[in-house]
Amino acid sequence: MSHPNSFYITTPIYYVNDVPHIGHAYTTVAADVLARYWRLRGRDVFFLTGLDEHGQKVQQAAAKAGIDPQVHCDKLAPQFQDLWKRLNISNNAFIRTTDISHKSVVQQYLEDLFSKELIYKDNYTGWYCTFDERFWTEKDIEAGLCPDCKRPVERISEHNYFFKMGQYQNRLIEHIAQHPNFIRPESRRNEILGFLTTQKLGDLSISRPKSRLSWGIELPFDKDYVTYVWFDALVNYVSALEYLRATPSREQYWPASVHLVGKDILTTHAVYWSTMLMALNLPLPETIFAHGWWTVNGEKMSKSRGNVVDPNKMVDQFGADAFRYFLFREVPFGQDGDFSQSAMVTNINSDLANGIGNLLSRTLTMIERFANGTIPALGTPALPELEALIAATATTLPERIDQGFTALAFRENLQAIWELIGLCDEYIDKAAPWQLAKNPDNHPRLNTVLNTASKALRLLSVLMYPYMPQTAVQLAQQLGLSFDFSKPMPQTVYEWETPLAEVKICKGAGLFPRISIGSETISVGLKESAEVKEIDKEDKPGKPQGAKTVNDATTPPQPTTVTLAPTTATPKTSAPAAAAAPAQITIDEFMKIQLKTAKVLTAERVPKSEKLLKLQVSLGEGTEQRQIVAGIGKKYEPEVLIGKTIVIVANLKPAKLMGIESQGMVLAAGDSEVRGLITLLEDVEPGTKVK
Ligand code: ME8
Repeated sequence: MSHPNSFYITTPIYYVNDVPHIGHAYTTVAADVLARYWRLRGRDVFFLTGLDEHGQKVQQAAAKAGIDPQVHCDKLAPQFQDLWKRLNISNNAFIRTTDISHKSVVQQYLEDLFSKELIYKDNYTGWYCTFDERFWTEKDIEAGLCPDCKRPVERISEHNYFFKMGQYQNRLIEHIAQHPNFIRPESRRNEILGFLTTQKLGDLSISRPKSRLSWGIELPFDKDYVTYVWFDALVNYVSALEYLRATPSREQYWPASVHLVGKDILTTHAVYWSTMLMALNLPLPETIFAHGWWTVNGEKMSKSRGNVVDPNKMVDQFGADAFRYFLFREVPFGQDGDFSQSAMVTNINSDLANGIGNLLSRTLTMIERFANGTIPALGTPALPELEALIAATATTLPERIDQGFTALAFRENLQAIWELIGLCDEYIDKAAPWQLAKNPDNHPRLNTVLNTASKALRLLSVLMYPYMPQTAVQLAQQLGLSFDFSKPMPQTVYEWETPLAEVKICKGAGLFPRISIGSETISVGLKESAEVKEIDKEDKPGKPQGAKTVNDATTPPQPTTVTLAPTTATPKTSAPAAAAAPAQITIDEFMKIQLKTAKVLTAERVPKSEKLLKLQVSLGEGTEQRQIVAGIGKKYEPEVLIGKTIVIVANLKPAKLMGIESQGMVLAAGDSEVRGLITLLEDVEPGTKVK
């Protein structure tokens, strides 16, 4: 039995047949949220993720790239590891099934089962698709064709080794029946039970002849065969404990607390892995949780559809924490979800920028203004009823969150946390500290408001940490608290009654930029502090009680406007008036504009024009070159532009300017006068999409 205080969490090990996508990020971030939560609560966590490097898919991907499979794996592995770093994944170990030690554990287990006669050799006859290199059963095939690629299948017979899986059927049914938490969510448990109680469980072919597939772990008892990739892969959950820690730690961590998997691979875990463990005399994991599937704008995600969501781009655009938040706020864990960029922008603006970001910023601004930058001690009640409600909510919140994490209720936990944020906003709006500040008699009440909001933020930072670790750290720092999130958090931090006073705050940048996309402006403006405006307005008549004043449609931030350089075929519509509120467009409309990076190859002045420069730009090696006429000649000498990477609108209808064709438009900041060209901090290849 594992140690009662330990928590062993795993993700599937992903195939290295392609780069990671949002689905891989989803499971891995989910595991990270749990790992961070239980570490903070003092449990001894072991968090494992890694890569499944053998088998047909990987062999095919390597063959397609024309390289050796191991070289292919070594090339792709860093793409996963780098992404996990960018997403702040705190895994304790990273397993690759081509690790020598893993291979040797797999071979030991095979040897063990073979010697106990739990593995036997037999003839297998089935319908084989040469193109897909796989067998199908009679009921799979459709009119003699492969159900996958629609090519004719052949009836072939071959020898293989089989694991006596079928003999464990009743034991497995019993185990599932007696352990309600073994397969979750419940609907998935019922699916597996339904299948096990109505169909006969066959034996499992655990080998592949090398003549068909050579990329795998050789069977220790027959060198003409390699191990079936699933037998090899599932063993990772135990083999990692043998060699990826300084001292082997099977006793400490096995059985795993939670195997997180997508619903696509529940059967292999619930049935293959469970019966393998029974045969190996090892205890079964406590929970196998199968989460749902992400689609993109309502469609299945696939390379051929070109809609695969790249988590790296999400981090570039929105930051790791906002992306992590979105994954769990949007969809209940266990159900399918649909990804869309517009939903993400809405989420970030409403919950992060206007929610937690605004609460922190307005609280700190008031502490700076009304309390000399130091959190004051509790004074006299300002709004006793709301204060009691906040206290009651905050007192029970840690326990609710604890239960939520035990149940893997990621979304419900976020909702519970955001209830407290909502209450605090309402409290500040109603207490109107900027009015209390005007009369010294009201200062004890003012202090209570500032103190209560600060205490709520203290609790919010530790509760939010598993989901948004960077944000939590920043929040605590700005509140002036020296939390060490790398260690278990003292229980007192979770307790509402723990006093907080005389702490010097350290207000910094806003936590989340509000993202707004207007028809003619693309602006990413930092949120402003609510009370800067509220204090200035004070109790101006007409302001509705409790209304949110920040960054809603009526008080948009005023970031620098990014305009399309006024050079183009349609100058009338492309020079926006900065002051006029631009009409809103949908993300889909915005997406019609194709922005790309381009390298300036040559630049020269257009004769008789002060303003116009004629540029030849490249959109990538071996691809097209374009001529663009841009109105940036007052600002730039042509020579300085050569070699620079700029951003252009690539799908603009060509137009003639002073008789010269312009095939696109250059992006620059400024209104009627160009003030700066849009360039890139990094050395990005020309032709890269800009979003
Ligand atoms: O199956 N939505 O690897 P894999 C949500 N190597 N999650 C998704 C997803 C989507 N659209 N697409 C993928 C394998 N996932 C085996 C596992 S384990 C011993 C061996 C996630 O690269 C989800 O966790 O195909 C799914 O189970 C996993 O990626 C499959 O990754």
